[in-house]
Amino acid sequence: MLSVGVDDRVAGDDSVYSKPKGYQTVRYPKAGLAGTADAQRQSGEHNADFTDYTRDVRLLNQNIINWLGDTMTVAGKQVAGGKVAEMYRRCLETTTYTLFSNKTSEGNWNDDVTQQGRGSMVAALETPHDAIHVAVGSFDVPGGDGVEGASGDMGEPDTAGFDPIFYFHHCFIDRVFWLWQQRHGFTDHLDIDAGYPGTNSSDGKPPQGATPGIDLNTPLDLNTPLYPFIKADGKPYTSADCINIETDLGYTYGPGSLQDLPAPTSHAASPRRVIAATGINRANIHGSFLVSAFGTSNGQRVHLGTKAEFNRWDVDRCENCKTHQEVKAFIAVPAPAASLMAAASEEMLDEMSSYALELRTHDRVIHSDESHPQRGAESRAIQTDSSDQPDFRFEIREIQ
Ligand SMILES: [Cu+2]
Repeated sequence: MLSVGVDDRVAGDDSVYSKPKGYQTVRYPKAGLAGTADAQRQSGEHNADFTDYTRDVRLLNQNIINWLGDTMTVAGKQVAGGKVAEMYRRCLETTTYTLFSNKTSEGNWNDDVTQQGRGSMVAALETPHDAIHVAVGSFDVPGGDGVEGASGDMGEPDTAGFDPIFYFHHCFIDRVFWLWQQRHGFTDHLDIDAGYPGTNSSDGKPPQGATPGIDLNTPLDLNTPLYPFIKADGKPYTSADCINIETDLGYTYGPGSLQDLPAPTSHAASPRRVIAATGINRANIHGSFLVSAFGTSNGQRVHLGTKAEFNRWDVDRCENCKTHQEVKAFIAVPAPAASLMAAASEEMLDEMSSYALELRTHDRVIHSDESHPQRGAESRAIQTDSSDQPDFRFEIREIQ
């Protein structure tokens, strides 16, 4: 509970994240926006349906299970879940620090692999990190029967740190980072592929990617100051100061999940077919959002996968965030997806008559496209239906 009010004073925005004194942390399925009279009214109306604490906790837990799992049960049928547990396993397979460390590098790599039709897709640690933020805060898995319109603190970068669970989540992210370092022999040094997209002070996703106190378009390395964290000698911390958590920082982690995975394989299993969404401009989207792919065959719509973007409310007014705002999403069509469709076979999936992409913010579906791109079809731009909504490209790509 906040002992003082928090005033959202980001220049030019509409104070949507202001919180009154006495505000209590809000998680899915509830709504927490309270910065304007309108937001207060909407949150109040939404929360009137969620007054039973035990039921709310059950809904939250089920939502996180749905996000973590490969499948979830909707009306007695199995459909694709959020696959976040698999994303954690996959990011541990990623072999370079650059690709492991951030979604800009990940997106660039996966774009190349899927355009060339060969190689293995990678996952950055930031990908499951983002998904858990929105799972705790604000979104149910698309295609399920969850709660629409939640806006909990963890789901938005501006307020996530208000929720104590933020620190448990980030400890887990830190632990997975350490597991990755041990697995790949990087406990005492890290290599940055200089010049690769994602390694520049302007490249990262806002707000944390654009590095505080560092000029735009500055290459980042292990000696880049990590403002505002200052050491006892008055100098700023750098990444080089805290690579080895045991010897540099004096702590470690006990046994837990993900540590006994099989050794990394040289060729991680890659999907054959990928739905590629590129050119999504985050500056036109307020707050976190989801990019989801669906397939339709014989009139049945099946959720194939979702990428969560943990996004600022007001990106276009974030001075540091004005470059590299393109979001790319590559959603594999799961090989066993046929089993996710009642009465479907592998052949039917192969002949799936259409794919659709959907972008969802916390209060609306900003685009839903029921188009029919054929495999190998040219990339095509999707015109969205309003000037403040992002146009983007959507295509089906095949990997040999
Ligand atoms: Cu976080």
